[in-house]
Formats: sequence, C-alpha cells, structure tokens
Amino acid sequence: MTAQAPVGIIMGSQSDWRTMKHAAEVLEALEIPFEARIVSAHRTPQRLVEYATQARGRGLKVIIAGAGGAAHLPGMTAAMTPLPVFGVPVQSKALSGQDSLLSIVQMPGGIPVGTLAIGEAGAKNAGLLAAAVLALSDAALAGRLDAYRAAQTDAVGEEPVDE
Ligand code: RP5
Repeated sequence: MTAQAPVGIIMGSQSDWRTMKHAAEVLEALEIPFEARIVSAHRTPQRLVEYATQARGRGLKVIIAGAGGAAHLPGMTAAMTPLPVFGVPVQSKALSGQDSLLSIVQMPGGIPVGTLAIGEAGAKNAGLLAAAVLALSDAALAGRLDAYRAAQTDAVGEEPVDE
C-alpha cells in the first residue's frame, strides 16, 4: 500500500487546475507528495463532505482548496476538518477573482481559512505555506525549503537589464 500523501489539493472545477497546478509544481519541486482532486461545493456536495470529513483520518496534514466565483469550497472544507486549510481565490471571468477572494477571506471567527492572493501567485504561495507547515516536523524538508528560498534570492540581479 502506498503511503498517504500529506497534502491534498482540491478545486471546484477542472477549469481551476490551470491555476492550482502552480501549487502542485511547488510541492513537486520540494519533493512533497500530494493528491489533487476536483471537489465542487455546489456540483458535488456529497464528495466534499466525504473528502473533508475523511481527510484527517486518511492521513492528510494540509489541504489547499482553490475555487472561483461564489467560492464556498475552502470555507466548507474548513468547517468539516480540523486540518489547516489554505484557500486560493481563482481568477473569475466576471469579477477578476475579487468575488472569489471575498468569498474565501471573509470567514466568520471560529473557522479559519488561510487565504492567499488571487490566481497563480496565491496557488504558488499556498504550496509554499503547506511546505512550511510540514517542515516544522521534517528537518529534511526544512532544508529543501531553505535551499528553495536561497535559490530564489540568488536569482535576483543587483541591476536591471533590458529584456
Ligand atoms: C467554481 O466555479 C469553480 O471553482 C470555478 O472556479 C468556477 C467556474 O467553474 P466552471 O464553470 O469552469 O466549471 O465553482
């Protein structure tokens, strides 16, 4: 039997994957196993209930949830699991993701969702936050995360160049 991946990436639609794959790419770069699933709060509510209520028992440690528009997925997930949930507002067509952002960030006190920026940057940072959580109890991962950040620092030139 293969070990349960510690990170679950869930998203409301196939159309969210082009955004959420940026979280997956970070996890891959840091050698963190993950699973990715389409779980819609609106279209597959029963799948959401099963995923969220079973997450901790299956061995997941962190959930990254991305959704757009009336983005209930991260909040509903957080309501049904004690695991840390990081919400990624997917950029919507109608309101450029401001609807997604406000839907995710404005959780009432008591059920937190760690909300990231709209779109690709948010997905990438959700991956990095998940890594930071896991690194608290994984020294090897902490070293890889340090190296990732050092490489990012080294890549910044001192003077601008014409592109
Ligand atoms: C949300 O509606 C999804 O998270 C997605 O961002 C948005 C649009 O979904 P599709 O109509 O592309 O399936 O539930």
